[in-house]
Amino acid sequence: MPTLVDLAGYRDPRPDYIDGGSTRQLRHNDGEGHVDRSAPVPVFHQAADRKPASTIRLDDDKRVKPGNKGRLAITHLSRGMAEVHDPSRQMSDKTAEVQTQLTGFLGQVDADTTRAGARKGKRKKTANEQKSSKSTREMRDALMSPGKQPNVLFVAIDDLNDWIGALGGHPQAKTPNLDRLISQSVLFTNAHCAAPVCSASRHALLSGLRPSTTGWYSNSSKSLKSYQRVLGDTVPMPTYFQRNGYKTLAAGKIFHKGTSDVNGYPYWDEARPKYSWPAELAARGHGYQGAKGGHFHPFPPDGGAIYQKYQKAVNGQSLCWGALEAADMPPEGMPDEQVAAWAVDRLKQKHDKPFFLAVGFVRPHVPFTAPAEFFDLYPLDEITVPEVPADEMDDIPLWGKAFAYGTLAGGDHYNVLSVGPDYWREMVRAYLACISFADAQAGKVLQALAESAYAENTIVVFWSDHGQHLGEKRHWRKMALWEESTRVPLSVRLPDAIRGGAVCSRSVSLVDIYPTILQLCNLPHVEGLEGTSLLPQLLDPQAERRVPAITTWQYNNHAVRSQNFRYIRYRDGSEELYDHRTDPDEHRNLARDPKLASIRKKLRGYLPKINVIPTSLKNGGTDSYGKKYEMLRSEGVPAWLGNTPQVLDSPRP
Ligand SMILES: [Ca+2]
Ligand SMILES: [Ca+2]
Repeated sequence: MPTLVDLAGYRDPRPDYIDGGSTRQLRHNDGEGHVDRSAPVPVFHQAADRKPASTIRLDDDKRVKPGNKGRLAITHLSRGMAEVHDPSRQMSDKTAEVQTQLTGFLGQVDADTTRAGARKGKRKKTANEQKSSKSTREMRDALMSPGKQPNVLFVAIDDLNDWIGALGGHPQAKTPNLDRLISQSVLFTNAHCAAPVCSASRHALLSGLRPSTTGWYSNSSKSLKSYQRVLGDTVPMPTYFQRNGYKTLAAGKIFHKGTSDVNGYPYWDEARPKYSWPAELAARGHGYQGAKGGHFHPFPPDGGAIYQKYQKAVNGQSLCWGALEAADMPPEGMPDEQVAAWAVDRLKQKHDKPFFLAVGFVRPHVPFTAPAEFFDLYPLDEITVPEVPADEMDDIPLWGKAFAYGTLAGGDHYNVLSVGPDYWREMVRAYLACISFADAQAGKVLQALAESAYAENTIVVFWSDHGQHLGEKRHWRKMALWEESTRVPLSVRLPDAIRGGAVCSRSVSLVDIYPTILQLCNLPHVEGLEGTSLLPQLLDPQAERRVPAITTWQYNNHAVRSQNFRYIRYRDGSEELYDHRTDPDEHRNLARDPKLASIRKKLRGYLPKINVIPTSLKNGGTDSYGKKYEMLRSEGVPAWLGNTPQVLDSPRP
């Protein structure tokens, strides 16, 4: 355009808001001369491995920036168009000058990467989005002191669903400390995990990448090599903070196994070592977790009623509960109490850099064991148990039933019901007791923050890795695509509790935390993150969001949660659709309702385009849920899971 405008004789062919320059001079000088523009030309291109890369062309020099590895690759095109020679290692004066010039320009480009459409799935931005991306810094500075880098307190509570006072998921839940925190925070009432299981959810949150993009669908361990290969140029959130001037500290369950799932990966400046169990308590795994004593310990002294009934048949599983006395717990206190004490201690210390302190509590993860005093908060005969309509499962496709079946032989819900008539109620009570226990531990850390030198300049992000079923959909724990599995508490407390008490009901994802927190902390943009910043919603909770939250459970099973709907599509093409305006408990599957066909089509459009195939499914293999699906298909569905639905012979398009 500037060339044409110039040729047409306009006096100012290149106003400031135009990025291009006129080539008229080149024509007049037979190819010699230069194009009139003030900055080098950025050329964004998409590499085949999904990583966007920016290339800059400057006269006879070209600088390619394939990612965040820090090394410049500069090619002097005049020395050979094949771009084989890379003189940056010798760094002549000329190259150094070019490097300075380009690094400065790339810094500016990085900040604008989103606007420039470098991310995968490039599309035209709406006017609103253009407005919001242009004013990211303004939005950030409207919320927090300009230029200041806040500390971050990252509080994770494992397996916590919406059974907290502020979310109202269970009318009897007692969580005074979390409720107080939330009253000082922006609360996201429609927040969802990227995967409904510990490890996959946490890796998605901390890498900023979806499970369908990385292939991390379950709790499998990762070797350093494969971890780095999948991450590519993306740096996990704690490491990114560390590399950008923060002191990173962690205690408890941040990743699945604790402060790290990948031995040797540099996440933390300081991490609390794993607790070593006294042999006598460790041996009380009762076949659940071996005799080493993992961080889900301690188990009930007698294994609980489900173990008493089934003995080794429930090996490896843990649908048990226990109100613990002092002798049942480590002398230093429950692991979560030790984690809280460690974090409190760190908040009392002087830190010479801004800190990123991650504190992860493991309860209310199973086994539902906690000190007896927390059970005393909930008299058993007053406990409300979730209601499940008699025909609840009749409209659920076979894949959904395979998920609901669970992991115990005979099915999880079947086992819970057969332990005894009160066992369901006992488990609900025990989950509530464990929630109140975790709330008390979080409360210690929050109190220490309030009394510390960091009270005013610390962001508090509170989240859980996924939800929890307590018999809804005749399902237990997580590992499904319904609301109880995917919905999580998520709140962000800004310094000085600005926006405290605000509530955002837009559907958001835990993968949105990474880009959000970078912006709040004034850290440079990271390319390739798949979340969408929540900054607009922190500024204005009613601000619109275009993207729904996506949850993925195992290969190619997804839920798309918009503000009003949940759309589920399983691997075989079967579907569910729930209208949350009229059916918040997702009892009526409307996937076949012709009136909602356009909604279904629209939500289907958000399904991930990339679905990395896990090793187990290559060469005609199957996974544990594929086996359950085939079992239900060949042997029929047990009565407690409803009718046997028609199975699709081939996936729907
Ligand atoms: Ca979990
Ligand atoms: Ca139903």
